[in-house]
Amino acid sequence: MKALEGVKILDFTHVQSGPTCTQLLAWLGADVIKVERPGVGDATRKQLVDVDGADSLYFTMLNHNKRSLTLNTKSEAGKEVLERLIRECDVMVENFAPGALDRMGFSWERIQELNPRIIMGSVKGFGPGPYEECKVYENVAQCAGGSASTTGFLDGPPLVTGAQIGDSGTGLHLALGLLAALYQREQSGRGQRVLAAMQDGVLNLCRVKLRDQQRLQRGPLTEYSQFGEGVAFGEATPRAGNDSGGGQPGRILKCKGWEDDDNAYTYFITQAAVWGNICDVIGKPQWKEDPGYATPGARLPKLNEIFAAIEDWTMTKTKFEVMDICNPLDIPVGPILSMKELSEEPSLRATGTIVEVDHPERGRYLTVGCPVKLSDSPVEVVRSPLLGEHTDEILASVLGYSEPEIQSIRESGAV
Ligand code: CAO
Repeated sequence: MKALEGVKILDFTHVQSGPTCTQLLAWLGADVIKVERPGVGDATRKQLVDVDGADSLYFTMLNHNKRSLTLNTKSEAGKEVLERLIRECDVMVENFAPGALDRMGFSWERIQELNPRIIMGSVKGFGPGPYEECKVYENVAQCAGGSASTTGFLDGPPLVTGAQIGDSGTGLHLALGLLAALYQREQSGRGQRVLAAMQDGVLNLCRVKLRDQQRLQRGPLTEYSQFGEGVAFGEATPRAGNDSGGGQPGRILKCKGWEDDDNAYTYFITQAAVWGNICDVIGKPQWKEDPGYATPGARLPKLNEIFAAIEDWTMTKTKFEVMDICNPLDIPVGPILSMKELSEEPSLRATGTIVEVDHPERGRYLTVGCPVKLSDSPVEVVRSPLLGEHTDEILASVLGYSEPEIQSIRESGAV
């Protein structure tokens, strides 16, 4: 048995944000029925194609464990099928451009009329307000949600991050809202609407930067490198390079081999509680008692000097040797791992965080498995569906259409 066994999800999502959400719900055991335009499908099927004629990794890696139904929801016969799906499903998820569902004839009011118990989840770029009508993609959300203005180095432009916090991050937020709504429905008997705006999701993930915005009004942010460098603060939370976001100063430092390997670096945190261990490891035992270095406050204006000394040491070790030496001493460090290293890491394969999946069109490929592990609801990652692979099966087994009825729907061109 799976955690969400018996929950039927009408998946109207495309690209990344919505599919992230429904893939997670599928991994938790829900029956996810992905509705796609006949002959076209989710646009990502044919984006960044690496194997001719096969669904792209962009699509396959976001749509595991789902079933695909093709349906033209703008045709009369298609609308009829959609109505039956809405009546049948527990949750409907969409991330169309604002207003697209209304234009299709399926307003929230109409959906509730068809099924008062249905929960409808939406991803939009912005919540209600001046930008609610905008179409939004990942990097726009990172910029509008406060991530870009606080990422990068002080003397450089704003930067977007590699982590897809706008799309996948918002998908995760939405999944949480949908599960809460399912739980509330147990008591209320009613569905509800769940909105996850990408700007809100990114801002939620950037909350420590809003924390710093308010601290800035009371004085300089002493744990930021620019404080020790004597660079004045402006009015807004600045970009802080690789400074750690918490109260314990940290930086990315070069390790042995950095000249030839772009990822021969480690993150190193000067955790106050293990300052003595750090001093011993880097060969500066005198800093343990020296009042100029012994306390976190005394160290703040000297972070450049301190990290330069630590880096003199890390450059004599590989990033893995740094980890092996520092971990037993409780000094928090982390190697900068490349995607190549992660994809080859045996422990991630063993836990199912990285899995190999077989696909009829493209053969074997790697993907990221479910990042949360439930002891009573294990996840088996199943390949993404081909376009319309389950159309007949869903029309018959979920909606109860007979063979001749399915034939007539086919002839109408609706599927
Ligand atoms: N049958 C018939 N029509 C269908 C259909 C189906 N099965 N599925 C979709 N369509 C139609 C929609 O109804 C819409 O028609 P109208 O424009 O006439 O209303 C049309 O296809 C296009 O949908 P869209 O506007 O959502 O798609 P787009 O490619 O123009 O925009 C995106 C994509 C992502 C910018 C937009 O959907 C959006 O802003 N979504 C919300 C925010 C979001 O999720 N962004 C992240 C995406 S991942 O980076």
